[in-house]
Amino acid sequence: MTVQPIQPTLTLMATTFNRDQLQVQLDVLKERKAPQIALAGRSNVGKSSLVNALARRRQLAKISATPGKTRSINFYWVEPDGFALVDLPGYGYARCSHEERRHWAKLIEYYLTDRSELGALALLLDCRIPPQALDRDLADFASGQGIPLLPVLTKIDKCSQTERAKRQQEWSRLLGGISPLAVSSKEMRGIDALWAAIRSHAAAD
Ligand SMILES: Nc1nc2c(ncn2[C@@H]2O[C@H](COP(=O)(O)OP(=O)(O)O)[C@@H](O)[C@H]2O)c(=O)[nH]1
Ligand SMILES: [Mg+2]
Repeated sequence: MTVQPIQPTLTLMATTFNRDQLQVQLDVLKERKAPQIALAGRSNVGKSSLVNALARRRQLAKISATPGKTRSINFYWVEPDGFALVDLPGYGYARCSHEERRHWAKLIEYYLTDRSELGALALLLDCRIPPQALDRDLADFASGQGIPLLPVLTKIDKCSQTERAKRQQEWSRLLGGISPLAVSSKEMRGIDALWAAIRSHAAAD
């Protein structure tokens, strides 16, 4: 007999655009004593697609034809575990104003600072792109805050085995030996393994 992995359900709790709205949700979660797992990555890394893949729902998170267009911090409630998945805005989108980039960078930084209820930061990394400074900066910042990292290579259907192994090695070296999980939202590969990792980080908190 094989044991089927549980499929958790994701419900959108709130969409927030600024520090005040963010703080309201953080207070709600604090009240519930609920841990959080954050998702972050460069704009277009496949974050919305991954939220949908995790939820096994095609349209929970909007997949952008125009990357970087609508940005927000989205809170999803995970049952039966009882924790929040926090979808941070994509960063590094060149075609938006300096001011706007600064606003979101500041908000991400605020969210990641002194966030003891954060069980892990899932850092999404495109399988086709060699390690970039922005991703490393975020990883360093999170590590400096004592936040466990859960690196995730996305879009592995677009990479050869060789390229994927190379990326995993590069990231593992940069992240002090943590090798990224590999996923494809398009082909639903690695999604159960990612759920298992997310849930164990949430539970360990
Ligand atoms: N081939 C492939 N394409 C993907 C995958 N995940 C996302 N994409 C595509 O990458 C683009 C950006 O995806 P999206 O989820 O909106 O990225 P976000 O900006 O990080 O939220 C879209 O065209 C998606 O269809 C994947 O696993 N495989
Ligand atoms: Mg998106």
